[in-house]
Formats: sequence, C-alpha cells, structure tokens
Amino acid sequence: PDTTRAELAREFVTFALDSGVLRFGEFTTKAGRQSPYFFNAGLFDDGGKLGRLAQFYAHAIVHSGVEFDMLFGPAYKGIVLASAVAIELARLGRSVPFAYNRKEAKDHGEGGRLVGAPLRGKVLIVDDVMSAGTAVRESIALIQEAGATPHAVAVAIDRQEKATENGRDVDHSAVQYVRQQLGLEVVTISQLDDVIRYLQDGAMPDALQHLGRVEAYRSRYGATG
Ligand code: OMP
Repeated sequence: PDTTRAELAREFVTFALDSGVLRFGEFTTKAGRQSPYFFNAGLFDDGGKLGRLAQFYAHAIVHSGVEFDMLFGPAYKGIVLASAVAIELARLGRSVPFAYNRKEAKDHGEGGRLVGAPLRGKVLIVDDVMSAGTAVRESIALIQEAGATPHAVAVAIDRQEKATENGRDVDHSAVQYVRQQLGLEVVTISQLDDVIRYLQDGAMPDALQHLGRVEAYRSRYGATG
C-alpha cells in the first residue's frame, strides 16, 4: 500500500476534524441521503486553514503526476479552492492560469459566465467533495462547451458512494464513473475509507458510535461497482 498517501490522508482527516470542517451528526446530502457525516469546506475559513488546505491539494496533485495546463474552480466553493491551489502551485514553482464560473450570467460589463483565464488545453477541475457526481458533471459540460478538455478532477474527499444517473442510484461511485466512463483522472486527498480508518483507531470521543453509523451508511449507499 502507498503509505505516503495513507499518512497524508490521515493527517488531512485530522486537520478537517480539528477545523470543524468534517463533522459527525445528522445531515442531508444534495442527493437527499441522510448522512452521519458531512464535510463542509466553507469552514476552512481563515487564511491559515485555507493555506494549509491548498498545500494538501497541491501535494496530492503534484504526487499524482497528473498533467494539466490550467485550473478551473466551479462556483462557489471551487472558486476559492482553485485560486488557493493556483497560489500554492506557483509557490512551488509552477504558475498556471486559472478560471472560474459565475452561477448567474451577467448581461452587462464583460458578460458571460466564465471569469479568469480563457479555458483551453487540459483542464484540472478543483472542487471540494464528490458524492453522487452531479457537481462534477456540470463542470465537465461547461469546459467542453468552452472548447477545452476536461482532463482531471481534484477533490478533498471522495465519499465513495453510489452515483446517481437520471435520479436513480447505480452501483459505481461518481469517482469510478468519472475515471472509467469519462476517462478523466481523479486526484483525491482523502476518501471515506480514511475517515473509517480514523474512527477505527478510536482517536476521538464517541469514535465507535460514529463508526457504527458511518458503516451503516456505507452499507446502504456505498459504491460496490
Ligand atoms: P455531488 O454533486 O452529489 O457529487 O455532491 C457534491 C456536492 O455536495 C459538493 O460540492 C457539496 O456541495 C455537497 N456536499 C458537501 O459539501 N459535503 C459533503 O460531505 C456532502 C455533500 C453532498 O451534498 O453530497
């Protein structure tokens, strides 16, 4: 096993828990699933946390060896993530262009829905979480419409759960679908398995209760394909 990846993932899970970004409780996901855990990247809410988050992304991206010409951050959370990662990559000696979209088209001024560098070449999408795969499909479509190539996706956490297609659950995860069916590379800092491993180690109060709920969730919604 790749211990570096596992160690980094564990460090990231600890960082996310300490920052209050990863929480256990009762949440409803975008796909309408009742989840015992939630990852809210909006809570990396000061400069120090955001900088550290960007280091985790940049490290995962560089180590994956993925090729890319530019970054794309989908509105809203991806905008912050892609800009922070662009700064960190430049600090590491690799300055690349980045772009992001508006959710609402603007009918005056510069117009259009895209902001930043023109979308071209191999685009690396930087987003927060992949669950059922709706968010990433929207980004892929947007990049294709602009005439560029959606080449890879980087996320902080892969929830490893069943994707939805036309409103129905399928066996494979969104990450598996994006890799196998769409042929994009997917870089992840952590995944549900890393969260489970963390809980198995009992390194936090109520770890076993959380573990029971998270495992029950995985039995119901976890990808098998
Ligand atoms: P999918 O579009 O189903 O892949 O869900 C990804 C999106 O869900 C993320 O971009 C978030 O908006 C949101 N989300 C989280 O931020 N954290 C989670 O732990 C789970 C979700 C979610 O709703 O599935």
